[in-house]
Amino acid sequence: MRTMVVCFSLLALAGARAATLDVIPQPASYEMRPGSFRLQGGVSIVVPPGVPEALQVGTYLANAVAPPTGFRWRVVEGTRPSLRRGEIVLALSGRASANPEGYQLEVSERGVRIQAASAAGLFYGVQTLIQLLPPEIEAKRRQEAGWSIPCVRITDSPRFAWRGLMLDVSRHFFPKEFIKRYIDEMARYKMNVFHWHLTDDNGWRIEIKGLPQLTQTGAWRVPRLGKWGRREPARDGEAASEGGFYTQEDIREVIAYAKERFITVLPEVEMPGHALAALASYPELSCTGGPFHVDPGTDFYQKVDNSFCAGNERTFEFIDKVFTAVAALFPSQYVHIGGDECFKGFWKNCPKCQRRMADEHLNNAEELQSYFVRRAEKILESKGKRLIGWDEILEGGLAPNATVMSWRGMEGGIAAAKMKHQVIMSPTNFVYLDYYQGDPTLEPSTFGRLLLSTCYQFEPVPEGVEPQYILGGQGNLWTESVPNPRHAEYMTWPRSMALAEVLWSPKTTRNWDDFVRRVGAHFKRMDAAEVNYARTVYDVAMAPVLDAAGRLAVKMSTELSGSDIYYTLDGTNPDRFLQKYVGEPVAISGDAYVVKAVAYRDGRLSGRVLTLTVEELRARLKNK
Ligand code: TNX
Repeated sequence: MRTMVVCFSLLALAGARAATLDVIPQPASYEMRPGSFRLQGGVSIVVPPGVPEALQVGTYLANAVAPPTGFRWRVVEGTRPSLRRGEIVLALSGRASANPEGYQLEVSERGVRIQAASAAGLFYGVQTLIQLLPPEIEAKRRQEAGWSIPCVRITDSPRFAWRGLMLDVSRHFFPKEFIKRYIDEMARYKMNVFHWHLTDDNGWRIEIKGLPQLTQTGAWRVPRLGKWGRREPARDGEAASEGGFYTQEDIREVIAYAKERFITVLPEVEMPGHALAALASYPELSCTGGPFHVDPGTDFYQKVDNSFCAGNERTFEFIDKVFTAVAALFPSQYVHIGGDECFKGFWKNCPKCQRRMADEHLNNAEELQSYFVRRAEKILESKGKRLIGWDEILEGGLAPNATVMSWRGMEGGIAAAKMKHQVIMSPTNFVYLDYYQGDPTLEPSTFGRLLLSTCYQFEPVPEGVEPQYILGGQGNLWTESVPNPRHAEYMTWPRSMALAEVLWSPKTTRNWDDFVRRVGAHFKRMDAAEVNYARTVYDVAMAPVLDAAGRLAVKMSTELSGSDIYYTLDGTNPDRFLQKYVGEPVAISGDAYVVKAVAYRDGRLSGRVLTLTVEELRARLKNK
């Protein structure tokens, strides 16, 4: 009798797994079939003969399954017009997809076939295949699990060619090993551009031979733990002990690692602003001459000179040297020059800058910035690269071939697309991964606000814009408030799952409820992979409002539908045996001083208790 029950529940489990597909990003189309394919040792992965990239994809798959399963699969070259029992076949075929990154995946009881027009497509098919396996497949050590894959037929291809994530390694330095791990995590979600923000006011992170001060001085700052923007400046004689940089060898290693995962590494070298680390290294490239310190997170902006002098020819000689090295290192066809938030105050009082403006007939500081960016573009083009800049590069006139990354909303991107320039959409209000993803009282200190559900509503092609100019979109993880790798992961996931789906899946398949269900399944995968992530989506949110009588009341909500909220006004911790929130704002009665609330799903506690004092609620109402 007992065995029967076990059998039944196993069947039910298998059935449940087969009924839904927990893949992120959602494939363009799929069809579930009855049955499953059971993995075992001794399987052959068959790859097309004579295609090193395809062989590499096969090896990637064999290496991915080996640690948790203990299976040592062979990767063999060959073609298989029909599947042999137990094989996993990767095949190249121009007919598989019109999109070079597209693929077809067929799992039958006999085996698996992935077909694609290019190795990139095979790689994405492999990523989907891995996601069809149980979460334990992500573990680094041997696991006991039923290694079976539900039978399915998937036809898939990305909506956008640019599916990016940016990591700022200047505000905080992240070691090479973490960069590789981050690239691995991106690859799981079929993202394909890693934008590496290598320089800023708070650290220069790339070795440039012939400019040794950049890494001897520019990569290091005094250690601080206080809130970013309020930290104490460097004291006289204090050792600059915090920081780090990547050697050229490190960078080559990261690029090669990313390439095996079909990820392009886009380097960013900031100019004309956000350049304090460079100026601390070579103060003669500033308007005022310094001396400067690499900033440890003070409120120096507009008080200390952090823009290259636009009137000094040595600035452009410096840029030429840096771009020569960058162009030689990075295979990416683009180089990002930053261009954002350039403070021009020091240019106004600089004789060299004034001279330049007169000589070049420039009418204002914006045109001087535009002059700077145009010269940067010429230097880059002379080295075979194309320029990308943040949307400020539109000010004072766009450089002739520039691609615009639109961050201050979508407006810059819309303007650039109308001028027939290429655009990557990266607006703060949908993709800023450094922003709060839950109530600030429950989260580590940062700024802004970006919920998972908001991220999921991102639409990179605004109305009235020709889609052909929108290359895609990108999430940005600025790291002023992200001091370590674990927190970088926490800020990145699950919001980048939303982003990955927005950028890959057809617009028509977008479905929030189904997405968050899949996110729940992926949390188990992340647990197995020991990747950190935020569960804020399971928390409750409070918003102060005024009721009809003009008294303070609190609206409560959760991002997920189908949650129940319980609250107290008496200072005790709420649970499901206390007041249930019924949808109407709760009036703050009498001398209540604190509101506490918590969410449940399916009768079980789902998130953390949110505690807001009435004083805090009143303050929030005022600031609304
Ligand atoms: C603006 S986005 C910046 C960054 C900051 C970020 C903080 C952009 C191009 N510039 O320098 O880190 O805001 O959210």
